[in-house]
Amino acid sequence: MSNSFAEPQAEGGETHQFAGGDVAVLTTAHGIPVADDQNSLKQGARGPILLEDSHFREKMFHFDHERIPERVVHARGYGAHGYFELTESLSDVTRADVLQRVGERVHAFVRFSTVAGSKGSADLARDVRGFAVKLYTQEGNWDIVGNNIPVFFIQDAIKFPDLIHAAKPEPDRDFPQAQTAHDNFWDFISLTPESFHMVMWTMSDRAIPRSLRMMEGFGVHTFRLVNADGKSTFVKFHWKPKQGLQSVMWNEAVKINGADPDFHRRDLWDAINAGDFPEWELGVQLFDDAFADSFDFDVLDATKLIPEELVPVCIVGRLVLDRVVDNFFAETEQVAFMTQNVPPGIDFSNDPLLQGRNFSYLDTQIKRLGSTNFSHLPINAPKCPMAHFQQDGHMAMRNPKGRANYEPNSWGAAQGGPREDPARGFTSFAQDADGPKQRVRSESFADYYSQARQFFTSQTPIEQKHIGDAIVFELSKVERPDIRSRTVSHLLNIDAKLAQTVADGLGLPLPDPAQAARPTMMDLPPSDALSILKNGPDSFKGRKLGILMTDGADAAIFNALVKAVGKEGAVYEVVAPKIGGVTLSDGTAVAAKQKIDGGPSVLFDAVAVVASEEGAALLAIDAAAKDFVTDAFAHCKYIGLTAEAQALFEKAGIADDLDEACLPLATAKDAGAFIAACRALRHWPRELAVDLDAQPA
Ligand code: HDE
Repeated sequence: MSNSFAEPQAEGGETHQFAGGDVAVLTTAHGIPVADDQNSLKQGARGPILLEDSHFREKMFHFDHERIPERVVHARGYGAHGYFELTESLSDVTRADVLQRVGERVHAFVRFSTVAGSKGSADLARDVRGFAVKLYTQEGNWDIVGNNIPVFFIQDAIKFPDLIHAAKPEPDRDFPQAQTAHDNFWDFISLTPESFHMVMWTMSDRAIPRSLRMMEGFGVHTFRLVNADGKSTFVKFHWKPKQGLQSVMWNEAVKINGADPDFHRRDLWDAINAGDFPEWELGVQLFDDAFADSFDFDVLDATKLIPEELVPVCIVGRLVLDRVVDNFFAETEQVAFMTQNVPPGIDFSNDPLLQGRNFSYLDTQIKRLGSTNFSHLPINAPKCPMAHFQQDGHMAMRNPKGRANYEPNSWGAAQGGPREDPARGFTSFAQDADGPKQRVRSESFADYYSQARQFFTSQTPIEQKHIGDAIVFELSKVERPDIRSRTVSHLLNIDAKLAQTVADGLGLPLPDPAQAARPTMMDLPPSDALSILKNGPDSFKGRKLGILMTDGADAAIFNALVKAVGKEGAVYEVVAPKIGGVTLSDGTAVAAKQKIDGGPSVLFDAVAVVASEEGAALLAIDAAAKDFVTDAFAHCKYIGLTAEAQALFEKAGIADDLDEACLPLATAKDAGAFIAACRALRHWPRELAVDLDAQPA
């Protein structure tokens, strides 16, 4: 039976009446067939609507209640289904069923998100990305509710409401939306020095990823793995993208947000539907108490990471996303992640941020989803056997069967319901705890700058430049000079050159360094794992070429480009003056995917201009076509161009500046070399030539 609903909301839920043939009869929510859905019931053709019109009332009532509160953070998100497969058994360190048998798969659902923006905000905001994974294991749901940045702004959950208030739109004016470039955010940050390590990450290109498929994920906190003997091993979780790391440039991000605010979700949707399934490796950093005791920082402090050089990341599994959702609301919006969802064999550390989260996530789901029965929703329901005595409440869809709804009872196996199982059930690691009851921050959390400095020194020069540019950009939107200055006073404790660059960029005298809580800061060795550019791909696979074309474009060159792109595992879109497309030199018609002003070059990883002489002359008078090439050039992209296209570059004013990353497409043979060159993704030396701030004083 065909069904007009994407997925039944619950067992025993909607059923639909069908007319003869394939078309379902429209019904009310109670199944009554509807004869007329165009007109409300009136007393006379021009008379008032009648209260008796129950179809109208039901339809409007339901519509009026469609919205649920958006998430207080991570409101804008996008999810997909897939699977997790174990590639290395962890049976020696954990009894978690999902980490025992190599080759076994469990269903996975992942929701990526931005943090600060509302549900309708644009995808390319400078922000942390949520990376929340739900694994439907045989021992219940395991939620790894992580981010694409391995550290957090604050050390204690009690500061979370303040952090988020400061980052969100300012309360009196309700702007700016989805950005941290405003006074309140930097006021809070500059008064909260523990945040500076994460600030370095959010001011780096990590906060403007090219694709959700091309970013890492981190569990952030130290967790525990516990084996069958009750032995605990500390663990940090990492997701490493097979697609390689990649980000966009800030100027590009700003323009993408206008051209396609759905850039990230569209990219994920398109890739999965095209069969190019994004994949991540699950990595674990395992360490014991001896390491924790000898480490320069506290493993319970979520503002610190453990460099991969100190504790290697061992790859133990793979996560593949191979199915988009059937319905956004039912799945992506209603999915409820909770840090406290861990199966037996996985446990928490005393990280005060994690401990606070374990309270918050249950609480927030009740507010958002409206009922204690949110676990009955298909996306949240475990896919393993489940039995308990919880019952009733709003929207209860699955009450326990049998006579007994309490325990202990003497109704026997058939009617008496489930029983606890000390052998298989979840047991907490028996950690000793003592000490006075007090509100206190451990001394061991006090070094706020050393790892921030390590992050900065681990970056390539171009990445360091981007960090400086980003801080200057953000602080230039801050109105109060004292907040700008206080921020720079912290940067002085991180890197003197960075502080000077930012002060110069703001036109600000260099302040005194901020007083550090622990003045003994360390010069830690750089870690290559912290740089995006050192962890990029060596292929153009999964990337997108934009081909700007006109009528009369060389058919052989176009066909060769299409072939080379396909061979690389990349995709392309034709951009043309009219959406109807172009007629190539051999008379073939090619449909366009984008009209020029709807398909600016920021939507592509590299561009080619394949135009006839007359076509190029026309493009040369079109502002959007000129922007197409000047932006591609300014964003350091690889550009392929036919000789005839030169006229456009001349009119755009960049013909004399074209460099070795602007490759000729003289014959079909050049297409392969051009696509091979695109593997480098960007030609960074060009950036210094197109940025006023990079010019010598
Ligand atoms: Fe969250 N966070 N968070 N968070 N978080 C939420 O839960 C919270 C933190 C993260 O796609 C909320 O269901 C507190 C760190 C992700 O549905 C809420 C603290 C990390 C998502 C909440 C943190 C995260 C959330 C809002 C400080 C990375 C989106 C809606 C102690 C390790 C999950 C919801 C999704 C969502 C609270 C800090 C990641 C309010 C109190 C650190 C990926 O419960």
